[in-house]
Amino acid sequence: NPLMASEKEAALAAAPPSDSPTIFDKIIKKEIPSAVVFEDDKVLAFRDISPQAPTHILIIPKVKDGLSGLSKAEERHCEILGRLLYTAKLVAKQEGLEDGFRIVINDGPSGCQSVYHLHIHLLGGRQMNWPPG
Ligand code: D5M
Repeated sequence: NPLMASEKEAALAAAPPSDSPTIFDKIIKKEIPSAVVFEDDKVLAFRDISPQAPTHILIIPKVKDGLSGLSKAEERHCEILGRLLYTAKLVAKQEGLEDGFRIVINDGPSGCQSVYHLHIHLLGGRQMNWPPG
């Protein structure tokens, strides 16, 4: 929503129903452009539009199946959850992140989630800090 002043304001708004479409559906259907770095029949990985590190990639399931966020995961999602995590490893290698990387899943308003279609953030190319913000 362009009326939202920031990612954080968007994240603090109430979570939408788990089957609501998001901008990631348009990215999957190639209705809006994205910088795809990996794709197969089940997952898509593309560069985050607002990178927080030299490498910042989002890894998403092509079929949402109710997975608006990790907190909505059910037993039936175990296979795709594993596939997403394994894809993060493949993309980290493809991006040359030999020294390490970080993966993040934001969930819900307190987790600062802004797009309600499950996604893994893959961040790398700089020294990460702990604790995260
Ligand atoms: O992360 C949602 C992320 O999605 C956030 O880092 C920006 C990114 N984003 C939003 N729109 C786009 C488009 N069109 N292309 C690429 N990346 C995008 P969250 O964990 O929900 O805060």
